[in-house]
Amino acid sequence: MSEDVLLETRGAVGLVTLNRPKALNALSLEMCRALHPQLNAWAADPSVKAVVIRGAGGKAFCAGGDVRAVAASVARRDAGPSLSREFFLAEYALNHRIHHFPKPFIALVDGICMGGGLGLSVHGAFRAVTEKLLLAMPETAIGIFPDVGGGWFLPRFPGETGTYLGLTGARCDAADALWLGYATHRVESSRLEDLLAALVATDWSAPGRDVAARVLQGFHQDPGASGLAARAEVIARCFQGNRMEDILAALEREGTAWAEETRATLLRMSPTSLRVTLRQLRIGRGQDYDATARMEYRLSQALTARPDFQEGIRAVLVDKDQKPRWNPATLAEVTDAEVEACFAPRPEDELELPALS
Ligand code: QUE
Repeated sequence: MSEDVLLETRGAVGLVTLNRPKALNALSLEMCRALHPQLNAWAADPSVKAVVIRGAGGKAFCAGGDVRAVAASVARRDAGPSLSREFFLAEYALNHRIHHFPKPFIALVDGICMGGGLGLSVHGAFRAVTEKLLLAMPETAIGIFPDVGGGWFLPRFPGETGTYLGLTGARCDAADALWLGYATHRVESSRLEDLLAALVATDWSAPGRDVAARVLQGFHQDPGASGLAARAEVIARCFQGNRMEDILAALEREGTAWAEETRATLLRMSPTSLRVTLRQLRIGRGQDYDATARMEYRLSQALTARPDFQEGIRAVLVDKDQKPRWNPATLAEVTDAEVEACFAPRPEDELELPALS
């Protein structure tokens, strides 16, 4: 049906290739719906010992969810079930399937990986990243929030680095990703085909986790020092606050070029997104993954219905003028009630997650 995701088995390995290279392999509803049943089948098939997921085209693993299609559908007020609802339900169900996957799930992350790309990788057991990695959660730039479990995995990164990454959309390289704990291995891009061949050729009679770890370790190369690690202390100092105003004031007090640039970056993001995201990350700190996914589904429906989502998509992905006109335009104009409303239960429209082993 869909050529946008290629599904095959090679020996004991189930292989997923995201195959929309012109859209940087952005994840569509159709791709979620093609992939999910295949993952169920591989989870149940004793001849499949591991799943590998990668992106086609050499530039991107996955640039995110197909937010452009979601925004267009909201703008057209399409009749029938909304694409925002269908897409986020399917994406969270898929992330949940991966989070609870009973076999080694190995992402080969070569190039751009943002938003939905983390959803397809961070929930599995292993992530091999390359020298081409560009990792980010940039959603506050398009009027939404770090979804696909950002409320769960960002607070579990060291110190306040997850808060920093989720609010600013800052990019990470391979060394940063390994230090964060996102990456489990760092492999030369040119050796990924050999790594895949080794996973296919290996003897899977020992426990799968140990087999996968041993094969990956054979391709691992140290990426050197992380720039993010070097800034961890100042990030912890500036991003510990529970209010955006406190974070901006801490950056101002810091007085360095980095702090000024970071403050300027935050002031370009959707004020509503920033306030919602900070609250999401603080709640997620003390919550398990499934509860966080239910919270995020509510946020996805609330924020995709707000004007900043249309405006963010216009400014970043359609007109590409990078000059969004946010509404409300400033942090001070976003009321606590507006933020709170985004977290409210929606009795007719909640995320239902099946119990998975
Ligand atoms: C924030 C995002 C996304 C983004 C840019 C942001 C996102 C996403 C894409 C994207 C990029 C290139 C494409 C495409 C989508 O960009 O989620 O189809 O060709 O998918 O600042 O969250």
